[in-house]
Amino acid sequence: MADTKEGFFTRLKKGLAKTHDTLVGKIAAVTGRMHLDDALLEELEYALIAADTGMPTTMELIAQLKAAVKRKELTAAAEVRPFLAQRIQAMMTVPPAGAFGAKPHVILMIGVNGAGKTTTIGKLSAIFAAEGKSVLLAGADTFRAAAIEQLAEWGKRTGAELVRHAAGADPSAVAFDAMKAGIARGKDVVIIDTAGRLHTRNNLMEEMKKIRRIIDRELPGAPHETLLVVDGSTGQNAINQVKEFNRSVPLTGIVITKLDGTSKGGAVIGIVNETKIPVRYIGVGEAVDDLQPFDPALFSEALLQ
Ligand SMILES: Nc1nc2c(ncn2[C@@H]2O[C@H](COP(=O)(O)OP(=O)(O)OP(=O)(O)O)[C@@H](O)[C@H]2O)c(=O)[nH]1
Ligand SMILES: [Mg+2]
Repeated sequence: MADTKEGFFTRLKKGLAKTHDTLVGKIAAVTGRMHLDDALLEELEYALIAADTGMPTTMELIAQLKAAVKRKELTAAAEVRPFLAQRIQAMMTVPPAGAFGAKPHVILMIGVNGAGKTTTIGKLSAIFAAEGKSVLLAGADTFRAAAIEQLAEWGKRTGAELVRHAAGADPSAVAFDAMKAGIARGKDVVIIDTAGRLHTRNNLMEEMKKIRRIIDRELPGAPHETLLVVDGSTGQNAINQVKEFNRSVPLTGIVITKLDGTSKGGAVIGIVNETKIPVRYIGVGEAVDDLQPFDPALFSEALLQ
């Protein structure tokens, strides 16, 4: 992905356009006024909630604004937008989680049905390939035959090898074979696709725990990253999914997809602020290069600029 920083930012801005319009349309309207007063703060609060930032995070941001006004750090309406951008960036900057440096680096992808797991794996595989890394994909979504085919297609497109079993096979057995193959073939990265599941389905959560145990047994410390993929267009629902999955398995990171075409991108701020789990990647479109490593500074800039 020989991409310029500008091209990267342009795509990010384009992907976040609807959320940007929800937030900035409002902010521009209110900060165009003369006075930095309570009415202005109330309208900002409304804009943040409209973007699905969530109540706790919205209240925190408004409290920070009020405190800054009181300290006379903020004196003009025009200063509100840069202040907010800076506070949002700070909120989304959390320490990285997961372990890095192992070979193979093992990534387990989980999430509810249709969140974007398989597509994200394909895009990730392209990112790694561009970095010169060898990738092995594991088709541990054995629930549907089409799921394995979808992954096989991505493997072909990105030059990644695939470990697969027949549909209906035990997903842990696929993970086991993939770990053996990844180690034996000296792969840099192993990415494991899993079937969509709801956190309320106990047996499926147990199945996921079993997959993790098998992986760890084959390579102690793996999976090095357990990434929950959530559909960003579901807003508040995405925040709840992160909290609930994290109760069953410790997540090291989140992938937020489908931020293009939604005005609910404020959920990204709420997710990180309420859970302190880092966002690793965001999806801003369906094309292979529409997955971006998450950068809090660029994100808040794209959101509010
Ligand atoms: N617009 C947009 N679409 C996306 C993005 N990421 C994924 N999609 C689309 O979302 C749909 C579902 O994606 P999948 O990758 O199949 O989702 P999944 O989580 O693997 O689904 P299951 O395996 O059925 O649980 C596909 O049509 C993708 O093209 C994104 O960032 N933006
Ligand atoms: Mg899938």
